[in-house]
Amino acid sequence: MPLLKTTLNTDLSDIQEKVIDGHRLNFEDGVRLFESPDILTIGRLANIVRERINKNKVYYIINRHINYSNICKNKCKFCAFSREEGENGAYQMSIKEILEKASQIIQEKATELHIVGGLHPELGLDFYIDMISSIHKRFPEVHLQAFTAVEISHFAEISGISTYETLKKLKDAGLGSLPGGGAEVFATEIREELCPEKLSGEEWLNTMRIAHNLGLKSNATMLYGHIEQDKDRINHLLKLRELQDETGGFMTFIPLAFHPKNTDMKNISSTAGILDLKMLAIGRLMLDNFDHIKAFWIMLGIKISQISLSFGVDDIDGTVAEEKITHSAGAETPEALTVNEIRSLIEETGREPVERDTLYNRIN
Ligand code: V47
Ligand code: SF4
Repeated sequence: MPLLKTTLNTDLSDIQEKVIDGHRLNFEDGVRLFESPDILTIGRLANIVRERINKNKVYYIINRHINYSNICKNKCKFCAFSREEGENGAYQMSIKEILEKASQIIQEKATELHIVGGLHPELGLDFYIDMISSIHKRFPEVHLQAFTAVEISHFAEISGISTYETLKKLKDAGLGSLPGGGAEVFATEIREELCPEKLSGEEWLNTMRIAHNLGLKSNATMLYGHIEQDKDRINHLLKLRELQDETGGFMTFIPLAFHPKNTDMKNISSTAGILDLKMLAIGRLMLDNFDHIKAFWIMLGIKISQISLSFGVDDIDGTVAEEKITHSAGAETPEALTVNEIRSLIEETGREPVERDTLYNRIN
């Protein structure tokens, strides 16, 4: 089918043919998509893939975030959330406080707790096992999606045991799956500039490999809109695609839009809507072995998230309740949405809202 000509057309007809025939896109295709100003063609192609996999459905979940501590030994330049121990604004929730926060899921009818925090310089794995097992014992039916690969690797290091043992112990205590944070951008020179203390891209991927082999599913993210280039974004997506071919353990890809306020990179502008939409659509096109692409409305705003449902996205996260990481960095979105608000923002786009659990089973 020939492309209809408009002023912004660049020739993407060969990529269109590949997408329609279900062929894999390569590195050059990905970079050309980023370079093209033809957002409508990119979006339409991503929409073809999205509807092929997920039809007209948009998934959402009733969940609650618990950011249990902002005390962190790292100083990632893009982070406005972390504090040193004893610094003004530093906090660490006790298990009792975490259980109190968790108990709000009862009235909210939430099916998932999303639990992440900073890298505490002293607390060992026992504290985190206690956290997970206490919540799991009290709320056995709630799925605990907790600890990024960065936290897992830190717990292993501080406790002097392997990543495998760390994950095994947490799984035995009730951990259900891993969120996708901490991936940032895998390119070594960018990590050295933004987060030199953090585990490497290869270590992030290997932690996920070990989790997947243990039967723990996970998400995957990429932080974009800072100093990375198109080639870095595509290389990141290709590494995720490669690991997914090997393990099949990723559930969803979530591009995270950089929020500069209160960070050491506050001179960088917030991401433009065009980049947000491209990131989601190109993520959908490159990651042909991922079932889901999520627009995290907290970071993208409700308007872009709504439009993204025609640009490759089939998942809009959830009620969220009490997200601190992006709000520390200037997010102007609310800290939570009600189920009715989520359903109507989906319905306004002509799509069908579907409540899901963490593992994408439909909840009636
Ligand atoms: O790891 C930190 C990122 C992540 C900023 O798995 C920032 O479903 C933007 O991983 N601007 C934590 N991003 C959040 C996260 C996440 C969020 C929603 C859903 C899921 C999921 C995972 O946030 C961090 C880091 O990559 N981050 N600072 C910032 N200023
Ligand atoms: Fe710590 Fe995570 Fe913030 Fe980096 S992004 S400083 S690891 S809390």
